[in-house]
Amino acid sequence: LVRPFHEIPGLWKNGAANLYAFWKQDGFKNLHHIMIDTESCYYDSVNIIKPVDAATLFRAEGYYPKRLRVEAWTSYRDYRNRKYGVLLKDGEDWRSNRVILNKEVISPKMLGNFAPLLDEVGQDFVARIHKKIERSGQNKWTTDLSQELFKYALESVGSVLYGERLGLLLDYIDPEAQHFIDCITLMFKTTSPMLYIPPALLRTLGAKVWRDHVQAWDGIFGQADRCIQNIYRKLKEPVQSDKYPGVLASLLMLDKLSIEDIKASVTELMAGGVDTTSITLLWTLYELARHPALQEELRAEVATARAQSQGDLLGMLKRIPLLKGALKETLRLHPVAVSLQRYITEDIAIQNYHIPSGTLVQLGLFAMGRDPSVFPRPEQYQPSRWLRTENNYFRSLGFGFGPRQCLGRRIAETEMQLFLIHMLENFRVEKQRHVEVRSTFQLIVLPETPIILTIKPL
Ligand code: HEM
Ligand code: 2DC
Repeated sequence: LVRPFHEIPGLWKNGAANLYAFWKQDGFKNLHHIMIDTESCYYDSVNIIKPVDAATLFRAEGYYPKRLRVEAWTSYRDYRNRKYGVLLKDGEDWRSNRVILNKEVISPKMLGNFAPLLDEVGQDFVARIHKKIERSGQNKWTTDLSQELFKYALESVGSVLYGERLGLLLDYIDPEAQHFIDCITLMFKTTSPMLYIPPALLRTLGAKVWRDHVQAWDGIFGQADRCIQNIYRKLKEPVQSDKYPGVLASLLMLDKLSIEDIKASVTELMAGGVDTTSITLLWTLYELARHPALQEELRAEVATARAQSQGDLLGMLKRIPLLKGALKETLRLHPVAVSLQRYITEDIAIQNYHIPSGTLVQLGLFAMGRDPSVFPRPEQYQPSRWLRTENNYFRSLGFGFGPRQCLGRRIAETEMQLFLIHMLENFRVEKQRHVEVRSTFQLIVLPETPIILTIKPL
């Protein structure tokens, strides 16, 4: 017997009272914790956390999967008269752009082009850390690595998008590139309050959060425009080599998307490629510092993979299952996205309740990752749990699922794998005191306090 929609338990029927209760819990920064405690949510949505329900949800996502619209991001583009990229498009416009972008950005065929570029960035990163250690005069470096990781991430995604280096790992860095990084952080931070207070209203009121948000996106688009113009100019020069020219040049030469569409999506890729991978790497280093035995196990896996692959980069990436498990484990405990969402396009039954087509259904990723009925001993960081692939059904969802999943997934995975390979081959990562670092929500899930690590050469 399937029970009707209006019988679903939760607080969702009373919007205003909810928002008040939410605010009292400091919900703007605690969304990920509140989602564990309550089964319902603060939008008109149904919340789920079980893998079987996730399977039902994604079966009903339709041909044009649509997630919750981040009003702040679309408002900025409307305000400045800029096109939406693949992140914000919907319907056929999304689909036709995404199909073309898939071939250039997420197709496994591109890994052969991306991996050597990303490997070079990884090598430069460890060289930079070695230098920092030398300069410290103590044969170690104790620091909050987040700024270094932002640079690594931007350098990585930049080299893939533009086929050339931005130079963020050099001693002197372009202040504009640093500004870009700061703008992304500000952009995410100013987005979260606007999930609950309509940006149109804040704009009319001239609120600071809206003005900061506009300034942040202006900085992001300004820098991306400069990078794009630079490549566009070079493409007009006759000299061409057979070297892989990067995603942007490939898209321009392919000539299947309008230049405005290309610009919009390349800007989103550049902006989406910084905080996501860097924070995930920071959490991973934090976990490795807390688990020294595991760190040695991973180092051994990498050494064997390096020896067996004999210089074949892609071959090496196929021989590091535990390291890949570590990245999945990091995204389980510290997902970038608190939730995945879809507007379902057909009626479904979840937990025996009828849910009509058109409803927004949210899968609480943060909550699912910490649910003991889904992951036994969820508090333990155990990369080996991912090696038994038979019980991974709808559990590894950090990058989303299906045709609307993360477009940057292959870049992110390769970039993070190569980073960890080079770090493990060069350094031991340690932690001073044993303090549990909590998460905070600034649109993406971030460490609440700085993570201080000590890096020592092997
Ligand atoms: C979308 C996670 C890195 C670009 C998404 C989504 C998630 C996600 C959960 C929504 C997927 C869905 O609704 O099913 C992550 C994580 C990352 C990461 C965990 C790294 C650890 C990146 C990088 C880029 C990127 C490096 C750019 C190079 C995008 C874009 C979308 C997206 C453009 C929108 C795709 C669309 O709507 O068609 N990401 N991401 N992400 N991500 Fe990522
Ligand atoms: C935030 O309730 C919480 O990958 C909201 O690289 C629902 C929601 C909707 C869309 C999600 C967002 C959350 C978190 C950040 C995500 C975003 C879709 C893409 C974006 C997951 C869960 C992200 C970080 C992209 C960002 C690219 C952008 C900077 C151009």
